[in-house]
Amino acid sequence: MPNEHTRRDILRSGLAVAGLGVLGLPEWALPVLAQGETLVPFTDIPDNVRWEVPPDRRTLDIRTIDGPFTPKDKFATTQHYGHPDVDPAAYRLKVTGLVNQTKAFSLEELKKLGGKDLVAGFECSGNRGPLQALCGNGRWTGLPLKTVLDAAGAKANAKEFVFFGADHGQEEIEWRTQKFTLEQNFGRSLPREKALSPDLFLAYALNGDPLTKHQGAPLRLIVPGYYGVCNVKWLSHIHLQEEEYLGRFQARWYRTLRGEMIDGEMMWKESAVTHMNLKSFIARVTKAGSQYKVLGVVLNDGTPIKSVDVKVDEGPWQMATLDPSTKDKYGWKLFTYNWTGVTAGEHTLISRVTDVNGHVQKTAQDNDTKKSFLEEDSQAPRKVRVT
Ligand SMILES: Nc1nc2c(c(=O)[nH]1)N[C@H]1C(S)=C(S)[C@@H](COP(=O)(O)O)O[C@H]1N2
Ligand SMILES: [Mo]
Repeated sequence: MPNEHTRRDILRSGLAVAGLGVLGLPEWALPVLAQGETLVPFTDIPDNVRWEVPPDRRTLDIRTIDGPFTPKDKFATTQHYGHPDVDPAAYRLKVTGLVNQTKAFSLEELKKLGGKDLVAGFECSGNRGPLQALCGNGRWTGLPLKTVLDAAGAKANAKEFVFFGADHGQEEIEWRTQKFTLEQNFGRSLPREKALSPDLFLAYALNGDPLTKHQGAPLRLIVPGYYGVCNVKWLSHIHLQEEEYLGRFQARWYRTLRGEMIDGEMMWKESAVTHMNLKSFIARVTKAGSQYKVLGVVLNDGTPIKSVDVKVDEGPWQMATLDPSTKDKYGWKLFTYNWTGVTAGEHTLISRVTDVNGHVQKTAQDNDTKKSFLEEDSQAPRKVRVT
């Protein structure tokens, strides 16, 4: 039954493959390139990649992934209004609007309510091949969002929860034939049910260290399983309201436009960027002696993963192995595949992931009618040269 791999099979074969490296450390704890290991070069990486655009943009070279967690100085980072300066001593998280009691929490107060951990990985909704460089996975420390919302007490008519960062800029807002230039804070919103769900998180630390400026210090929202844009950095204000929030980064900038055939008719749909779609990509190929190993990443909304397969050129799909150290619900998953029968020359490698509900990662063809580039989730080919 080649297509019937159970999660237990995958974990068992994963453990067998991972084995134990030198000094009894699991292989996954070893640095990116183990001794004698070399990178097989990708031929699809453009020559002029700018991995960092100082002062505030940094991308992750996925060939350097060396374990389940992305170190703070490698975690990709991107934002729209630069990095605001937030004085942690003067900082307050305000909760206003349709609440029983307006609140303003200091960082100390939030830390007293905190101390909980959440493993969550995410990608920017603009992340796409071949670089796939706007992603990361972290162990966040903080408190459930629900703790502060319950302290303020959401009124029954609070249907829309709006999250503002301390960062702001001049926005040109078009309305019919008019244009207004107004100062706006970065804002995103969630419907009541989502905002009050127990998984949502306020983080003040990443991988055991306080958040850096890049990551939204002193406090950011983490919506596990959602695209990066939902994780509001420098979170300073939560406003509860009845009507829908239609700010630029909620209603206009982060939209996906795609066509869907409905009852024989093409219908064009614009949808908000919310939960991450089921996706895998190949991060690197390494060679040690005559052994070739492919490493890749899976991201999704937290639905458990059933299997990952890798295909080389026109060969059959072959089962990859999920890394047992990446099994947190909302963390990214790493997978490996032992590539055998390798010949010299150019090869195309592609991966696809299947979740426990039987959903298979989309093909490029499935995304034919997707017009905008956000939410690029299709099976993505990578090209390597073997010498
Ligand atoms: N306050 C604020 N939060 C923000 C943004 C922003 O511009 N301002 N950008 C969002 C986007 S588009 C992404 S992809 C993630 C990036 O988070 P990171 O820099 O930790 O990777 O932050 C999100 N949160
Ligand atoms: Mo993003």
